Amino acid sequence: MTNYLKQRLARFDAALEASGVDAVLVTNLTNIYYLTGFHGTNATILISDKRRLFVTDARYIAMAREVVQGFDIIDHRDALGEIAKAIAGDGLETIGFENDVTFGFYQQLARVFEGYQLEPLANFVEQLRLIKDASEIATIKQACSISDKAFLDVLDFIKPGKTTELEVATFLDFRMREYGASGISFDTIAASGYRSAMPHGRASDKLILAGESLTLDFGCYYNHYVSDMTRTIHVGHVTDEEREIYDIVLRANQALIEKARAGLTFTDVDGIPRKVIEEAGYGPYFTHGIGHGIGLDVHEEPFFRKTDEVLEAGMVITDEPGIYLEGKYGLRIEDDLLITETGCEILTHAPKELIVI
Ligand SMILES: [Mn+2]
Repeated sequence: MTNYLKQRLARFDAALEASGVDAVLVTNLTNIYYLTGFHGTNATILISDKRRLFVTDARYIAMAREVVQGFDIIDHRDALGEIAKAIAGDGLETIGFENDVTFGFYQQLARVFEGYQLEPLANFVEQLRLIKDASEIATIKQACSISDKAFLDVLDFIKPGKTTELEVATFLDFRMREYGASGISFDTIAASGYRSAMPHGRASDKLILAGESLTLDFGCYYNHYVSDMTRTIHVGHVTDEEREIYDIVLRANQALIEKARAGLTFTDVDGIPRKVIEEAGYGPYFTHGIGHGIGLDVHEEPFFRKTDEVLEAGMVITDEPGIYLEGKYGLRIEDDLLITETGCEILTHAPKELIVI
């Protein structure tokens, strides 16, 4: 087992000890990958202080035997039934389960683990995933560098009046794969002109015209980890107002980069860039939060909802202020930041100065 996996399981055990439940059932496949390195589409694990059980079916058993270490591996389609059998004599009373399961799955749990007290757990493994280790950080950097290169290439691909948003999105997707991505981390956003006022305008068959802005929000998977980046460019020419608004959003993005470091409160993470936009008079047009964590998922903890928590070294977050003028246009600039003790490291390096193609 790699040291990274050992450390994750040790942290899991400590969290289990502190949680008050006797065992935790993990069914979220991303969390299972994090804890075991297994990435099939069917697996269930249970960890108590006595056992680590890993159940998958015949399709994945060879992969499991190759990858999963430190668990008893069980080959069966009825994961819950097999786990119930295995723990029957262990004297467990409470079993924690992840609270994002479906209601149908919960009903099944209640039936199979009748006699146990079932405790829903929020973010049990996600909490462990907050702080990235060196291998995760190196992988996220690779994902970001793939996006950076694809962005530079797309600038030459766009021909005003000839290229559609969908063509641009497809180019980015394909180019990221050519650079080594295993896929895209979410549907690429390519929104031009009036459509850029929609923060998450999906690429359409609209032609990109001279005089318009174009917001590109895209990212990829590299070895299971994601990148998530936004750049807004202008096509043909740019007005004074557009230049001014671009400068405001860029200053907001940079304000967080200058201040972000371990110990900064979640309130300030959102507040510092928001203040720049508010002071410029565009407060009501910055209609979403400043960002989110990234890692194995493109949207993961922290979401900066809790006001009493602080950034910690090893978190990777996005910094994505925007201004959206409905019916007119909008723009956003997004970087991925690694939080350190003394500041932050920018992981996305594509140029941010105003680009007119
Ligand atoms: Mn994002």
